[in-house]
Amino acid sequence: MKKQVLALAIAAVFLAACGKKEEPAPAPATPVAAAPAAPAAPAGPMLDDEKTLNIYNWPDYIPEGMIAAFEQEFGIKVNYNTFENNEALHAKLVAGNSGYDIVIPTAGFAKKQIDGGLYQPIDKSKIANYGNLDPDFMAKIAGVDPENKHLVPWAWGFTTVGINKQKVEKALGGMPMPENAWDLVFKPEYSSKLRSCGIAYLDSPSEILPVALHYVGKPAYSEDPADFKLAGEMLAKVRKDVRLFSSTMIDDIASGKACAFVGWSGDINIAADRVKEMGGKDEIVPLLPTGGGLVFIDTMAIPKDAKHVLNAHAFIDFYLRGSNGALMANEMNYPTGNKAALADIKDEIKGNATIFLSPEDTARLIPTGGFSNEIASTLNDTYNAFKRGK
Ligand code: N2P
Repeated sequence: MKKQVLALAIAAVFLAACGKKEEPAPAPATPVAAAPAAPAAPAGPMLDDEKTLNIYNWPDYIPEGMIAAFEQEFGIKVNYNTFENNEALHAKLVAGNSGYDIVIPTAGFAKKQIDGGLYQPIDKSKIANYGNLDPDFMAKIAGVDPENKHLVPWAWGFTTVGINKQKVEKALGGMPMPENAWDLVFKPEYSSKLRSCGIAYLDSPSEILPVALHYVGKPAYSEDPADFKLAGEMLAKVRKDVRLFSSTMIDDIASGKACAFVGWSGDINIAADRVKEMGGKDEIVPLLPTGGGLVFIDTMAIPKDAKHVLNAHAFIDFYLRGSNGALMANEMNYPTGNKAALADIKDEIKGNATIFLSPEDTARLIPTGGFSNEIASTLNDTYNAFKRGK
C-alpha cells in the first residue's frame, strides 16, 4: 500500500509541476529549425459522460485504498456497496434497475443469471490487461460462461471449516481432532462438544447445502430432492449445536463468538491476522478438510441495464493490473487468477497452504457448480427448515 500511495504522491507532484506556467523563453537571435512535435499523450480509456461508477461487492473483499486510487486516476466517483450472499445479489438483479454497473457474483451461481439474460457481454477490446489472466483459470470459468463472454475473475477461495485452535482443543477435552474437519460441524459427536464455545455457519443456502450434500455422499450440486432430504436430516441432528448464522464472520470469529465455523478461506485468514494484531493468544486456523473445501470463483459482471458501461470496463482493466491482483492476495488473502500478479505476491502468502493450495489439497476441493431454478425451492426449504430447527 505504501508504495502505491508514494507512487500517487509522486504522480501528483509531477502533474503539478507540469501545470506550472513558465516564463516565455527569450526569442532566439538566429532562426533555428522547428523542434519535432512532442509525441501525443497516450489516449486514456473511453469513459462515460457521467463520471460515476456503481459497484456491488461482498464485504471485506477489496484492498484498502484501491477505490480511491481508481477515483483519483480516472476522475470517476465510485459508489461502493456490499451484499451478504449470492441470494441477496440475485434478488437485486432479478428485480431489475439495480443501478449497479459492476456486480461480483460467484461463477457457479451466475450461470442462471447469464442464462436469464441479466448480464451484458464484456467488450474485451476495451480491457488491455485482459491478457494478464491465466488461461487455465479462464477455462474453468468457461464451464459456466462459454467463451468467457460475461464474467471476469475477481478472486477465488473456498468455503471450509475454521477453528480457534486452543478453544476447540479445550472443548474437545482430549478427544482427538477428526481426520475430516467437516465432522467438527456436521457430526453430533463433535458438534455437541463444541457447542459450549460456539459453532457458526455462513448464513446462505448456497454455501451450506453443497457442503452438506457432499458430506452425506451426494453430489454437491444435486438436483434430486431425495438428496436434499438426506442432507436436511444430517443438518437437523447438529442444529441445536449451531450458535449463529453469520453474515459478519470476520467480526464474529475475531470477537470470539464462535470457536468452530463454516466460513470463507480468506476471511478466516483475515480474522486470524486481526486476532494476532490485537495481541490475542489464540490461533485462528482455516482447515483443509480431507472431505474437501467448496471452491468459489467470484467474478465481475456488468448488468444488462448498467448506465456506466465504459466506466465499468475502465475499472475492470484497472483491476486486472498485476499490481492490483497482488494487493488482493497480499492484503485480502485471496488469489485472483492474474498471472501478472504472481511476481509481486509476498512469499509468506505464496507459502500459506490455505491460500495457495498444494496439488493434493487442490485435487480434494469440491468443484464449483450451481443449482438450477428448478431445485431452488427445495434448496431454500431445506435450508430454512434447518435454520428454524423444524
Ligand atoms: C468475502 C469474500 C468471499 C466471498 N470477504 C465468497 N464468495
